This record gives sequence, C-alpha cells and structure tokens, in this order.
Amino acid sequence: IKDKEWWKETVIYQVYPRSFKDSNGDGVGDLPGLISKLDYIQSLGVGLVWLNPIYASPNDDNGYDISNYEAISPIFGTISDFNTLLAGLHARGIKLVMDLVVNHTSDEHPWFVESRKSRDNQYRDYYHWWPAEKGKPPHRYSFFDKKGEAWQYDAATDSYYLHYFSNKQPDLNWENPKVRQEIYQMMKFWLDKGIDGYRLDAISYISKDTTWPVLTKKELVEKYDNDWSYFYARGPKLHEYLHEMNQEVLSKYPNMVTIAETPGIEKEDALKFVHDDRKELHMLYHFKGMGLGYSKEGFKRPDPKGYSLPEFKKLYTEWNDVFAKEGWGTIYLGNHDQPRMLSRWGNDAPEFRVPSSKLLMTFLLTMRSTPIFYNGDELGMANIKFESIQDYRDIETLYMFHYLQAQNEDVDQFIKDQQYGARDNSRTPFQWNATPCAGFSTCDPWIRVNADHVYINQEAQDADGNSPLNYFRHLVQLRKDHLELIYGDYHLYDADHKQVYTYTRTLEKTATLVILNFSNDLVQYLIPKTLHKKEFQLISNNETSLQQEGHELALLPWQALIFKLK
Ligand code: ISL
Repeated sequence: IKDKEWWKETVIYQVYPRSFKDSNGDGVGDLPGLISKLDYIQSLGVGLVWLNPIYASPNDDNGYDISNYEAISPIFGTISDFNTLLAGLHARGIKLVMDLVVNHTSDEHPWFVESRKSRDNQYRDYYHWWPAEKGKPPHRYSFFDKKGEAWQYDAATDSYYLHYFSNKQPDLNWENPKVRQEIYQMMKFWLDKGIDGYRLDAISYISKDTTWPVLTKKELVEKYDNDWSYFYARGPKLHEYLHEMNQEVLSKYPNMVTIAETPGIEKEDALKFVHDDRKELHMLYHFKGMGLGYSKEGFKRPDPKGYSLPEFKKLYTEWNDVFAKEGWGTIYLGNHDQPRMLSRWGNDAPEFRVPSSKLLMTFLLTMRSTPIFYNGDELGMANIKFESIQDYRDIETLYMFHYLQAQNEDVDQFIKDQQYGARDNSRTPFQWNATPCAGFSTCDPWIRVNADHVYINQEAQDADGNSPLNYFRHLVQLRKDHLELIYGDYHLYDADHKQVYTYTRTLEKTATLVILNFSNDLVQYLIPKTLHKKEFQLISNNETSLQQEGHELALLPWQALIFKLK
C-alpha cells in the first residue's frame, strides 16, 4: 500500500457540543458534559473527534461567529476544561480536530469593532469595505440575510461591508497579509496546545475578486448553476493562500490533518486542494451529494420523486474516481448543516428505521474515503420535523422564513419543506436515555428534544445486541480488520439497478463485496455474473436472516450484506 496515513484509516466522529451533554443544567451542552461521555465515544471505536466551534461568540450562528479565537466560550466552559478534554481524548487514543472559521469573524470581534470605527483605522483593511460615495456595491448574495444582500450599510463610516453569511459575520479580507499572519499565529496557538488538526469552515470562499465584477442573473444561471456558492468558491488567490497556510503552519506539524469544507467546488477542483504535490490540505468534503433529492423550486424543498439510486451511485462512484489514484476523500451523509441522514437517505418509519440506519452506516464504512459520522447517527436519530417557526433556533431557517415572507412566498410550504431539510433537525439534543430531557440536561434544553427519544436512545441501544449502536461498533471494527475496506479499489456493479447498490473493494488478492438494498421492498437479486466463480463468505449482515439460493438473494428491505470473496 502506498501513501498510508493514519487519517485515511480513521473514522471521524463529529460532536456538536451545544447538543451533546449538559453538565450544569443550563440547557446547553458543555465541555464537562462532553468529558463525562468520553468513555462512550471510545466505545464506538472512532479515532478522531471533530468538535464544532467552542470559542467566544455572541452565537448568532451557533459559534460560527467568533469574537475571540483564543478563548473558550463561557457557555461551554474554561480553558482548563478544554485541556482536560484534550488529555482525556488522547489518553483514549482519540485525536481532536477543531473548527477553524476564518472566512469571517463575528462583528463583535475586536478587529471588526476597530475596523468599522473610521476609514483610517489600522484594522480597516481586515475586512472588505465599499465607500458609499461610489454608489451601491455590485450585488452579492448572503446565505443568511433576510434581504439576501451580502453588503451591509454601516452608517459610522458611510460604507458597506461584505458578509456572505449573516450581517454579524463580516468576511475577513484575505488579501491583507496581516490578516493571514494573524490567522496563522492563531492556528499555532491551538496546535501548540496539542490539537491534531482543523476542519476548515467554508474555506473555498476565502479569496475574493476584489475588482468586484458585476455578476448578472444570466451569468449566475449559466455559469454558476444559479448557485452563489459556485461563484464564491473559486476566488483568484484561493490556492495561493492555502499553499501559504501549508508552508507557514501545516508543514510544521507533520502529524496533523486538515479537513476542508468546500462548498461550491466541482470534481475538477478537488485535487487542487488535496494533491500531495501541491502542499495545500489533506482531505475535503464536497456538497454534491447533499443536493440530490431536492427540487429546483423552493428552498431545500424535497423533490416529490425523491432521489434515484442510479444517480446516487453515479455521483459517489465519480467522486471515488477523483481520488482513486491521488489525493484522498471523505464521505458523509449528514452533519450539523444537514438533516438527519436516516430521514434523508434511509427511512425513519418505525418498520424501516433500524435496518435503514444500519445500511447507511454500512455504506459509509465500506467506501474508499474517510467516513465522517455526525453524533447521534450511530443511534439512528431522526429528524424532529418541527411544525412551527417558533420551535426553530437556526439562523438559516429564521432568515429564510423572513426573506420568503417579504417576497410574499408561501411560508406554510416552507415550514413543510424544513421538516425535511432544516439544519435544526440534526441539532436536537443527543438522546442518552428515555427520561424527559433524554439524559441530555436536567432542564429545558435550548432546542426541543425529539419525542422519539423514549425508544431511540443510547441506554436502550447499549443493552440491545441488534441495535444500530452495536452494529456501528461492529462495523467500525470490521473496517479496521479489513484493510481492503480502507485502501482497496472500488468497483461498481449493476450501475442501473434502481434498488440495489453493489460494489467490491479489492486489495491485492483480497476482495470484499457489499450489497445494499436501498429500498422498502423485498428484492430478488442475482449476484453479478462476473463474480459467480467466487466463493462467498458472509462477514456482516444488518438483519437476522439471509435467504440465499446459489447466486440468488432475497434481500429484505434495507438489508446490507458484506461478503468476503475467495
Ligand atoms: O449556506 C450554504 C449554501 O446555502 C453553504 O454552501 C455554506 O456555505 C456552507 O454550508 C458553510 O457552512 C459552514 O459555515 C457557515 C455555518 O453556518 C455552518 O454551520 C458551517 O458548517 C457559516 O460559518
């Protein structure tokens, strides 16, 4: 095996600290809470924890608006809690990756507080400003602004500042070398404390074309698929900056890893970020899969036809091929910005919940990429499907609601759509047990607990040998024991089959076959002919029974099978 790396062999577990475990009864998860659950995390077999932001923040966007990069937010704890957390993880052989949010800061960050004071302030050029006497700046879209406008007028200096996200998240000016140096110093601050790397938030957006060209609606539609993230993602100096970051910081910490969040990139762009020779980053995660199953109409509106499995297979096969010879990928089906993977890609109805959540785990843990699991997915947690805007906490939902309302759009339909696609679906408290607050907290949590915690919870699943949780543990171990599941070549079979996803993973003489019934139906399935001369040895089955006659299988709904081939 060439280019072996620890971060290719690990399984990533994402912890959303606000919703994981509350230790002091204020309804918000915190570091002492997380520390009390480290044995649980260790029991999963995962090797790396990605922790969402825990820095000082006014929490306009749940910590993605940072006001001090080198301080822990008091709602989460103290720096000594952080040290305990890091030591506790390391003692258990688990690495820690922190979120690095450097496309923007909070408007309450001292840099911005200074920057907005006067046009000649020494921090003025830390952000992007447009003087009002030049007229209105060329339109830029904001993901979280109720007017959808990314330039916010600021009276103090009669100028506009740029914010791709909310108006409390002004974009940093990466053109300014001082800004870049401040960021590199800050990165070293945490690396010197011993963290193992960074997940780089919205990193594809950092470089801006500061000639601020006008982008017409027509160009947006024709060149960027009517999606601003494609326009934002490939700024002129993006790779120059990432290379510089590598030289100034990353290369000095040879064991660290970076996981780049790269919205708006295409397959052709991927290796530019992670090809070894370019000396930029290690791994990235793209958004292509996340677009499947949404209609072109509305905001995150489910397509009534759902998604087609052949399309899904094609997408994941093509992305496998991107990294087949060089670079390395990650794979995920949900995170804190997506609905629950079970509700989105499986089926959360009572009869299908268990097998389909196990099938999705099987998929993620047998593909040729580092899998990223979002906390709670190991239990098969489901979307909460709020019925009222009052229940929502997420800035994206709230802003979008007001934006659509202002445009006289159908907000009732929006609320229905959000039951499928809202980010808050995955942000509800972790379900530890069946007590009223799910064992997350002693009091009213910051966001409602899913009522299904009475039967979907960690305590119950721990005791049940057939639970999603125990299946997850078993499969994480299986991946570790079968090197072909990590490094082996991927080969797709039956690309056009509408219900079954079949592939092999082959390393030298060792081959594993994965058969996944992505449907609610019982499917008669003939194992691909080219494999018939092989001997099949079942090594994993997410159901209790398997009906096999020769090369014919009667696959149960959402059944996932793994065979060793000889
Ligand atoms: O919002 C988008 C398009 O609708 C995405 O492409 C967006 O750029 C991407 O999801 C960025 O997400 C990250 O940065 C956000 C934060 O709210 C998310 O939680 C974070 O994962 C702003 O910091």
